[in-house]
This record gives sequence, C-alpha cells and structure tokens, in this order.
Amino acid sequence: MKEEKLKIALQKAGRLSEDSVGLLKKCGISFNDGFGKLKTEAVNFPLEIFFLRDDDIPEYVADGVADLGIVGENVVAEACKQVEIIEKLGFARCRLSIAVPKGFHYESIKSLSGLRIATAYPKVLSDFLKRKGVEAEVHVISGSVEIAPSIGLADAICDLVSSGSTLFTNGLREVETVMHSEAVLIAHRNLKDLQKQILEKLLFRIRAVKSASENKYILLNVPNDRIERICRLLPGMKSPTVMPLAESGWSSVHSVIHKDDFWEIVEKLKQEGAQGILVISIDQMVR
Ligand code: PRT
Ligand code: ZN
Repeated sequence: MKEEKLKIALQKAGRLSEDSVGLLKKCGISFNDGFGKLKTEAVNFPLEIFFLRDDDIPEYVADGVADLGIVGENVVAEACKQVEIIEKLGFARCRLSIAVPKGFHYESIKSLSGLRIATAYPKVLSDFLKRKGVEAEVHVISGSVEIAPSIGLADAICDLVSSGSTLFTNGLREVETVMHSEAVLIAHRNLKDLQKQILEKLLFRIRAVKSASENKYILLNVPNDRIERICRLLPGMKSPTVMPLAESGWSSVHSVIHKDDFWEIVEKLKQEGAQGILVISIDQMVR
C-alpha cells in the first residue's frame, strides 16, 4: 500500500522562504532544498514539499493540490479561500497599514473619505473601510505602492509595514492599522484521518520549536540565603532546578525564561545578588 504523505507548500523565494525551510529543518525534517527546486521530498518524514509563489498558496491548499501551506496571514485574508489557519508561526511579523503623505492633515479615519487609496490588498482594505463606515476609492496596484502618492496616482496607500523605513523614505505617515500579520500554517479543510495524524505529529514538533525560540535557558550562581527570593523570579517550566556549588554557601539555579522578559529579570536577579548568569538558546522544548 502507498504510504500516506502530506504535501506542504512553501514560498519559493521571498521573505518567508528561509524561515519556512528553517522551521521544518528545526523540526528534524531533512530534505534537499537546492536552489531552483520546485518540489522535493523529505527523507525522514512523510512530507512532500512544493515551492511556490506565496500568493498561490491559499488557492492550492483550498483546492487540495497541497494539504498544508506556510504563508502570511495578509495573503490568506486577501485570497479569501476556504482554508483553515492551524498555527501562528511567529515570523514575518508585519502590519497592513494605511499611510498618507506627511503634510496631509489627518484627524480621524473620516479624513480618508473620498480619497483614492492605492493597495495590493483591495479586499482586506475594502472590508476595513466598510466596517469603519468610510467611503473611499480603492485603487489596485501590485507593486511599488509607496510611490503612488508622489506620482499622483493616489492620495494615500495601504501596504505592509515592518520597520516603517519604507514609508519614512517616501514621505509617508502611518495613520491606521488595518490588520496585523505573521506567517501561519494553513491546512486544507477536509484532510483524511491518516493525514490528520501526520499533521498532529508535525504540529507537535512545530510547537516544540516555537516554544524553544520564545524561551531561554538561564543558569546562575546564587547565595543560599537568596534562593527563595530568586526562585520567585524564575518560575521555570515547573520550578527551577537548584544544585549546590562546590563552594559552600552557594547554589546553581537553572530555569527557563521568556525571551521578552529577559532583560527585566536579569536586572532583578543581579539586584538579588545572583552572579555568573549564563543564558543559552533552546533548540526544542516539550512542555
Ligand atoms: O514572489 P512572491 O509572490 O512569492 O513574494 P512577494 O514579493 O509577494 O512577497 P514577499 O516575499 O515580499 O513577502 C512575503 C510575506 O512576508 C508578506 O506577504 C508578509 O506576510 C510578510 N512580510 C513581513 C512582508 C514584510 N514584513 C514587509 N515589510 N512583506 C512585505 N514587506 C514590504 C512592504 O510591502 C514594503 O514594501 O517591505 C516594505 C516595508 O518594510 P519596512 O521595513 O520598510 O516597513
Ligand atoms: Zn506574492
């Protein structure tokens, strides 16, 4: 009998490609992603990998040509296809925003009434304007949206923003956030039971990689009379590990902290008398 496999679509070349391939590799899935390949097969996991343009991925997954895909939420929202968003993946974070020329007198969303807004996201933008009760003209262009106001093609734009430097260099100012986006794992709506089992296995690994990338392993030396106070700062997965050091009166404390809390916690640990603080990246983390 033919072995059941899942087919996953990844972006061929672009902002999602490296992280998408990297995520599967961190999940322990080996495959040859040599330059220019359109299709490959994992050697140690029942997965076939297609490399496509990101805009095509929701449709391929909706049609069942691929069972899974990794794509930006912005593309899923615009494509409006019947796919299931299974998991947020934490990379390619950005927002779809409306921006106006710096000198434009912007008071509220009503200031957009009657304007021509250039975008590659007509559906998402139109839905947003409708929700807000604003009537504006949505002008569809597919690239270099940010130059539209300066060449007289539009009064405002709606485009993806991450650092904001593209808007800044084009004399534009962000005034409304239409949606936040990050890479997501999407799936075909009607996977077969065997395919669902493979997806569960893949998801288990993806979640372990995600948790690991969000957390850091921390080791520190602590005077014994401070252990209790320090442990309160470091709840860890269950509770911190405390081991005696060769030097009496001191212990080594090991724990896991969220990367966003890192600097704040380290400052408090120093204040509590911790020394020799080491912070290590985690490859996988299973709760
Ligand atoms: O060829 P293909 O169709 O596959 O790729 P693409 O050119 O359509 O997409 P690509 O690779 O540029 O982006 C893929 C996905 O990355 C997007 O759909 C988003 O989900 C996500 N992403 C995250 C971004 C950005 N950040 C981003 N900053 N996509 C585009 N940008 C562009 C934006 O359009 C603008 O031109 O970067 C510029 C703004 O960046 P800042 O840093 O100056 O604000
Ligand atoms: Zn694209």
